[in-house]
Amino acid sequence: MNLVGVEAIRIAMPLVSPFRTSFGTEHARDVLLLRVLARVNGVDVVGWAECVSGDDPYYSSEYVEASLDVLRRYLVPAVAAAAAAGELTPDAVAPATDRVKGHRMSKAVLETAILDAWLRGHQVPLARHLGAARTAVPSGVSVGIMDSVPELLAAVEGYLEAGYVRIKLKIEPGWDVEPVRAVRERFGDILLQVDANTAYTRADAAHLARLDPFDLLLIEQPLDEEDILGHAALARAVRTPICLDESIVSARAAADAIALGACHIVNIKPGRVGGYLESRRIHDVCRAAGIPVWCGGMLETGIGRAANLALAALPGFTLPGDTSASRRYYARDVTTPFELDGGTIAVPTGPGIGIDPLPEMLAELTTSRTWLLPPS
Ligand code: OSB
Ligand code: MG
Repeated sequence: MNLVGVEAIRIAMPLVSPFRTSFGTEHARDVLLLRVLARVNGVDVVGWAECVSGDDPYYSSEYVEASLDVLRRYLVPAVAAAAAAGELTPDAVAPATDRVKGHRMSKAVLETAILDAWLRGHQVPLARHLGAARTAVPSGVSVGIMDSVPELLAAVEGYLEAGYVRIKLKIEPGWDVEPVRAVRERFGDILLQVDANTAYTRADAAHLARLDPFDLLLIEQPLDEEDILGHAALARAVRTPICLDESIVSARAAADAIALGACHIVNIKPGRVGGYLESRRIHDVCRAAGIPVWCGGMLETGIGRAANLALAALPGFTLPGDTSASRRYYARDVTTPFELDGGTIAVPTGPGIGIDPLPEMLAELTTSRTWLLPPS
């Protein structure tokens, strides 16, 4: 594959409702998309991907301005040099950018756009390339922290009526046992789990054990992302299974966390781990160890969502993920919206990620465009 050009496109995406977590409240996303121009066997192709960096470095150290900077200064030049030196393949992107420490979300968006272009050139859907086992994936929803329990119950009721098969509640100290109890009492035997986004400490073990009676599927990332042994200790002190999100930055981190008894379940987010190829390796590590995985979300537009659905179709994804329908996030998505159908969302079947931005919508939402590698 020849790399012809790389363009950064930023789009403004207002959320349908504010999304509050223990690390902040989002009202809108400033989304960075990459558009890669390439030639495969003499045919021009375009690859698309979405960067999941946030506006601020509050969930991870990465944020949009930093992603744009590291892509422009280091990642795109490194891949362009590798492409100039020999045949570029998706597998060559990670080694070419390995010298840059961290910046996994930025590496992920570049690898994914190149993978998308390459797959389109070879007429292969991403789901098939990754090893998908199903054509639709069960859909859960992540529900933010609310001002009151009645407000939360109304939101959960709406999502259950829409058909979501699993509810995840964001929790933090002061918003945990009572909202969980209220949702369990009101809606009975639903699939229910919680996500703390690192809001607790080792000293909170006895408090978190108060969630035990509610039969939660899991508690996600209760402690600091670097506190692997703390999670292992907590796993022995509470009955609710521990799931890691922020801590799992690679297949190696997953293998170590599992070996140390720090998690029973893993949330895989391709941006957090450097891309879909590393995501598949994490899936394989977990599957071999008997650890269920599910696909997390970062409030993606249709571009990121399409690729996540392909990943979530792999056989080890045995729990419903956070891949909700487009309208849960956006009144107007940049692609044809993904819809919930009987509690599931269909996996795209076209080549690559299987979807493109709608040109008029993209033009309306765009706030800036810059060539990171001007077309040659
Ligand atoms: O921790 O899973 C998380 C959104 C942004 C950052 C972190 C997280 C989330 C979500 C939303 O929980 C998942 C989604 O619906 O995309
Ligand atoms: Mg999480």
